[in-house]
Amino acid sequence: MRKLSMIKVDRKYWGSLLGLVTLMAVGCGSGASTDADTKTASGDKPKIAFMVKQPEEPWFQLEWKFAKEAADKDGFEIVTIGAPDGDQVLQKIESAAAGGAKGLIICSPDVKLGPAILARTEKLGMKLMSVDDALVDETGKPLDVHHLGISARKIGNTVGEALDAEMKKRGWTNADTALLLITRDELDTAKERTEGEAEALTKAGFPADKIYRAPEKTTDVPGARDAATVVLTQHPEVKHWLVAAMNDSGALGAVRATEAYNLKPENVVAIGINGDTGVIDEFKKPQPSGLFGSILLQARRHGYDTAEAMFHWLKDGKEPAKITYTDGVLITRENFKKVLADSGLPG
Ligand code: FCA
Repeated sequence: MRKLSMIKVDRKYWGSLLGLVTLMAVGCGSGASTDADTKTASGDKPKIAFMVKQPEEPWFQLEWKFAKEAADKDGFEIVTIGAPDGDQVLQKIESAAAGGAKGLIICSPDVKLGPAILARTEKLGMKLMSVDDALVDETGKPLDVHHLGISARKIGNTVGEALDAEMKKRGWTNADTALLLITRDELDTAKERTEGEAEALTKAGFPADKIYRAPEKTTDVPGARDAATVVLTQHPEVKHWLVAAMNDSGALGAVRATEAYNLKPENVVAIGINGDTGVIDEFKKPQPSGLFGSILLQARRHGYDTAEAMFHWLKDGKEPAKITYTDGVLITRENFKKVLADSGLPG
């Protein structure tokens, strides 16, 4: 019964996803269920809904995996909910509450739904935390909601510095190099990251007028690929490309676009953010691609710590930290195995 309903929920994402198989395996453990089976899930365990905007993205699967680890350890239940579309969010919160969820951890597909999400959870008597993407009001002002996100500007700076170092190491000059910057300015954490990337590079002497911004319409690999293609078409004169984005999907999409343009991998240096399996798989390929590196974030803190904090909030009334920002470290083909192992992550 449970398996059937999980398949129904996630059917859309089957094709590409090895990660989903892992997810389902984890899902068979005691600490997990999905939105479709909240009503039938067993026992009196406290139930927490963990809703994410892009369930197919490896980053969010990792967050869920770690949240479920916390659930298994502490004896509560995580209900994983994918909400790729803003229209679904409120209805899915209602269903989760009807199924017994008392807390909601959310990375909303539309952060401007903040006031509506807050009002609905209050009405339903649920506690609320946001993860990754902070909720905002109609004017873009952050809401007063407990939040765990990344130090976006600082991480962006780290990407920019690493791009600068690699450019200099390769002997590329400002004259023959440009930055392809995949942007998503509607989302504050994305804008902070990409502006941080541009900021660090210009601080290191890179010309601002050689930064070509490519706004992505969707924050997945195809969305970034399409955005990058526009810029590559406009600038056939560029010999060496630096590439940065808000995350790994952005960087990978841009790299795929450079490949479609027959640019040689040695003429492309792309650095993503997340350090997710998309990047690790790329590093494992025998031939290097243009994907040079990524900033490995702390998925465990985003999944495990938020779930555990919510659990203690519900159970003991212990309020979580109001705002937490996590950081990350650069991984490349050279060091990823060691960094992953040191971080206790599978390589
Ligand atoms: C955002 C991005 C994710 C991840 C997360 C920390 O939600 O979309 O890829 O970087 O922040």
